[in-house]
Amino acid sequence: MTTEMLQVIRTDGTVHGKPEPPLPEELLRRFYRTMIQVRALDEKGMLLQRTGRIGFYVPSGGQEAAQVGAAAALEAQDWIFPTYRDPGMAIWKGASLTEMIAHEFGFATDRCKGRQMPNHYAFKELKYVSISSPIATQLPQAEGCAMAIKIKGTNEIVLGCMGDGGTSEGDFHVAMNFAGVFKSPIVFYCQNNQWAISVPLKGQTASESIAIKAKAYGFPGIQCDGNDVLAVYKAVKEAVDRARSGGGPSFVEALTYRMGPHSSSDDPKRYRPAAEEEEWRRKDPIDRFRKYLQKQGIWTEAFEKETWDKAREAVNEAVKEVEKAGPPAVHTMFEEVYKEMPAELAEQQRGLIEYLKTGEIKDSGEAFPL
Ligand SMILES: Cc1ncc(C[n+]2csc(CCOP(=O)(O)OP(=O)(O)O)c2C)c(N)n1
Ligand SMILES: [Mg+2]
Repeated sequence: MTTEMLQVIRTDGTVHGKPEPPLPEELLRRFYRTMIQVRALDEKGMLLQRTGRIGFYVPSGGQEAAQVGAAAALEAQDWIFPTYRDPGMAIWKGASLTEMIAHEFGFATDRCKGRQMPNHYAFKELKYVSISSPIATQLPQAEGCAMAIKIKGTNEIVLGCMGDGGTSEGDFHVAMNFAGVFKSPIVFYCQNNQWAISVPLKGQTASESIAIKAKAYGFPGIQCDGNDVLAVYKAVKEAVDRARSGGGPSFVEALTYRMGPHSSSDDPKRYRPAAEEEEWRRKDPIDRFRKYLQKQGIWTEAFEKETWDKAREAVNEAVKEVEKAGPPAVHTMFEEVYKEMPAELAEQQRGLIEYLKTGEIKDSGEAFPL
């Protein structure tokens, strides 16, 4: 158990010794490209919301390293039980931007057909499990999955994600306790961005860190610098290797900061000191990794421009594609609920179709409340 924070890259881009083992340049470039893709998605997501084209958006600016470094430590067969602030994990696993954006719009090509909250992505084939909105409820689910893996004896492991606020929920403690007792192949991963909407970390816990809580459940916990993609990767990779080799659960806390609002419905200026926001803007994980790549001789102006251009183009193309599809037909809301639609539901569906023909239904135009 260590209470010292693991950091590989300092804020000026220099390193504490050599990262072990040395990572291939292509992997480092992929880290950078994916972090920028997440930020480009955020830029567009907030813009779409502010211009009234989507109802709600959850930005994750400042947490790109924490998402990408953790997902990169997993293998394709591993499971992620994510939170709504983990789009970088989906992108790293290979999720299609068009599908992600279709979900933001809740349009016809959205897998959930607009029935899930925005930012609650699900990619079954990637084992990126449908996001649970009530915070920390995904953790007992993740632990159950890890227990099943242990019984079946497969080579998978589980990443159970949460925020700092999630650690105050009973579900967090239930999952941690089961994992310790059953020595399940799970990595609990907390992105401690120091705020749970307007509740600061000190209102959440009196512990010296979140990672230290693992000690009480009988497994290792480590805190890493969540704005340092290499520290996150190293900490999570060690935990993943331990889980896969039968060493049981671990806890990784990534100390980071939510640079933007909690969601498009939030205004952090009403509760967060401007100086704190400024301090963390200077610790931007993308800037830090750029400085590192520069010092390693991997970064060039051309690479920077190409990366941003491609990331923005991919998002813009995806939006165009999604808007072509338009919203799902209203009668589809009755479908895919029962294997065979009950007669009363079929009657309601017919009634709605007839009613819609009168043209009386209006969009209330109200913003999403959360
Ligand atoms: C059980 C439950 N209580 C309250 C909420 C409302 N809520 C949504 S997000 C959130 C804050 C979560 O903070 P944290 O776990 O730190 O994650 P972050 O948003 O910072 O990524 C709250 C209280 C909820 N979704 N579920
Ligand atoms: Mg938080």
